[in-house]
Amino acid sequence: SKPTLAVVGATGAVGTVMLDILSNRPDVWGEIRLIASPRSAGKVLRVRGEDVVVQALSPEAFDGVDVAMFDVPDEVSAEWAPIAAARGAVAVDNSGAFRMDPDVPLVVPECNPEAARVRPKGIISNPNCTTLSMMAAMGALHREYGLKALVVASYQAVSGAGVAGPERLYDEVAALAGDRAIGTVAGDVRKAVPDLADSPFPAPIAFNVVPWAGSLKEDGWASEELKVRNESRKILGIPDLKVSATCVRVPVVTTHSLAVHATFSKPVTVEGARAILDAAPTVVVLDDPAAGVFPTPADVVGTDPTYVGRIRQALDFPDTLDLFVCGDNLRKGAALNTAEIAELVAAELSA
Ligand code: 11C
Repeated sequence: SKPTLAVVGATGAVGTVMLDILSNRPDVWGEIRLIASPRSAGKVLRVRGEDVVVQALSPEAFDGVDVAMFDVPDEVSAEWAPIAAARGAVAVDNSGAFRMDPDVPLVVPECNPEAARVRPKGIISNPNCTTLSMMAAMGALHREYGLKALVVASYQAVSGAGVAGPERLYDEVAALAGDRAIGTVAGDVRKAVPDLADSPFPAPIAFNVVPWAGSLKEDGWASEELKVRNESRKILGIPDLKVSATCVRVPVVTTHSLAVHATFSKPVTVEGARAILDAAPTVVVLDDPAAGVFPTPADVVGTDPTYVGRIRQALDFPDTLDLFVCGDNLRKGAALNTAEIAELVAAELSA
């Protein structure tokens, strides 16, 4: 019989996209059980064209579950993924709680699918959406050219901060709309938006860019920037990969973008890189600037591939490419990759 899947955090930003993805992918699941905080229990959500009543998170909710996906905050995963695993489920966790645990694989199916089979804790981690948005492309280039260093600037969508992100952006845009002088005097946007104490972002996000994502870590680094470094190393299996990231929030609802400066251990050419990326099944190259063709978040949101454009050979850095990547942070960046990992496990359990 087909395995039973539980979706924990079914009502959140990623959970909502997950239900859409599960409704449209080849159906490998028997029962799909929806689980959320007691506050959301009793809600009715649609998945695969059927109404499903959300159950409250409890140890018993995992009875009979083969795979449990977690799309919840770190502290909820830290407590509950081990409980699901102890009850016999394989937990596929989209939080940051276990990603750097040496006994938990961190999986991108295009890069390291085999890692999903070795899970001593019964837990598999899904990467951070910023890292994940470039992994299919960088993994393909790494296999050919051997990646040595990554310098990355991100342009992150507000939905990366959960449902509160888009709500805040829409509220700020509504407060500013119609003022055709807004954004012309220092501090005018800050004064005109609703109280920043209620925002998930530390500065106005409408008509602005905010060089901050996550929490403050040592020496001025943002947690998101360290995740890009640590997770890229683990996924690609390059412990000494040199990585430097600057993470920036932009007024885009959904789809993260990254400007990537990648140095390889072999000579690279734009034509060679393009051929490799064209051959990668989940990567789409949009790269004809003369015709105005390059990836933008507004043009690719809601779709599954990793989009790459602006592929250039760095003029002053040997063996180095500059490129621009876009990926839907809620789909490949979160729910889709989690679903793909869960499907790897389902195939293994059914074999
Ligand atoms: C953001 N990438 O865009 C973050 C959200 O480690 O899973 C996801 C945080 C994480 O704000």
